[in-house]
Amino acid sequence: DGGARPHVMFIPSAGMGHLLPFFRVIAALAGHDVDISVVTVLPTVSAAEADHFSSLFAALPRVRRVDFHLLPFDASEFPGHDPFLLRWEALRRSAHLFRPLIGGATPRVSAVVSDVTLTSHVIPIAKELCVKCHVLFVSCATMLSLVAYTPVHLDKKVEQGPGVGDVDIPGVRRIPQSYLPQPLLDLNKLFTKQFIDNGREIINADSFLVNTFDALEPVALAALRDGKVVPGFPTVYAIGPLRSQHNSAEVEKEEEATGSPVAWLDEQPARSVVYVAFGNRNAVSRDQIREIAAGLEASGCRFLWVLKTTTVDRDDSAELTDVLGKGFLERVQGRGLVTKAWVDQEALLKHPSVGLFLSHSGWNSVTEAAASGVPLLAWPRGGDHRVNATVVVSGGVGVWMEHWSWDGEDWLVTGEEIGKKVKEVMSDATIRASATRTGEEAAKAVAEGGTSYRSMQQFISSLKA
Ligand code: BUP
Repeated sequence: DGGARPHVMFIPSAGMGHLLPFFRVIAALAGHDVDISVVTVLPTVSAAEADHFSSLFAALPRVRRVDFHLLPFDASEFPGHDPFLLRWEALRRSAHLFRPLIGGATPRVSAVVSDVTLTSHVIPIAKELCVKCHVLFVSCATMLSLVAYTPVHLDKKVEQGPGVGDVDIPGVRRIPQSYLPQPLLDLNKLFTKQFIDNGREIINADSFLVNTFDALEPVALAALRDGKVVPGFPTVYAIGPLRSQHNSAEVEKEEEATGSPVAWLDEQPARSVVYVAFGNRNAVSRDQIREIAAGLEASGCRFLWVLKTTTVDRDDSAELTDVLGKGFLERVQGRGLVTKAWVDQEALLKHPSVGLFLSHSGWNSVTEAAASGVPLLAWPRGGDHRVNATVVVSGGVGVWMEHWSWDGEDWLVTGEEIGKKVKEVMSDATIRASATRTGEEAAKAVAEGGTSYRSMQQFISSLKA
């Protein structure tokens, strides 16, 4: 096949935190001499995913959409599970159908880029078909080291607790059990099974693309690359922070016209606004919402708050006034903007008026904060968030409120505490200077000749080899 035009088939998973980095890599690759197909599962779980698939195919007409039809899946087997996790499981149970999809495509597929949630199924299929299998890992390199090392850790584990326990990742760091994705405290959980199966298989991938950069996670990247985490680990390309390739002038014009958050930010003084958002699939309880509202009001700061009351956007029909309490919006009028709409977070974080990001520390949010040099106040929720928060601290992106927890546990973070901390971090010159430095490192990494730029070039060359 040497010299033939490569055909890369992308197999993303579900949730905007998984789709956006895929779309960013696809857009970056589309400018090169590569055929691209994207496996698309319709209907998507959320409206945001459907909108973004449409925009991708409209913006890049040469990228092929490959429809994938899931087999019937009985979700009642897993009561109370998040619909996104259920979609991952549905995809896994239909995964044998990837074989004809990959094997039968024309032109012949030369490489697959899979989401990590599907690797235990996709890697063996790709091997069998003699197709390269790369993994686009949508969390941090530290998390990748945890995924890779956890099966080894479990095989070695002497004391048999109910869950994974503290994980001491060689060459990286010790991850206490309390930082782990919480389902890992129970070895019988669906998530845990997926996590361990995928972790055992990833050593067989051809390479990893990770949305991070060398200066942000030097220790974890070195340990993975030197085989300290797992001997013989595949090549790791740190290609972040990933960015959208859209025409920002066009977006701005559109947004200005509709009196959007961007237009509002334009009216605010430099570095004066706290941007508040907890990702695309984290419903915040009504009680905690009231405390956040009280905290933002008490902080005296300006704020822009993207509010989600449900896990899936399609279900969110709550009225802002009901959720926030009578009089709140009137009291903060002019200095606070609350929206339930999808915003272009990446663009908002780059706006000069934004001075702080109060975030759940989802990995995409962390990289977007790092790229914009805006300090992040991490209030991790579940999943990989606490592991990400360790990188927020070690990478100089911001601070982590380690004792702040979320609903489901039996207490709320009070408005008083939120207000105090927001005010304090907003006026902390040391934290701001550190975030600015990280922003400069991020810019250097993706600029021509930078570490992430070169990694991306190497990956593209490997596709053509
Ligand atoms: Br909400 C929202 N606009 O309105 P994370 C999110 N985003 O651009 P995740 C918007 O979605 P978990 C909105 O910029 C980021 O790229 C945001 O990914 C974008 O968290 C992405 O930050 C969200 O990794 O939650 O995946 O939503 O980590 O719990 O899966």
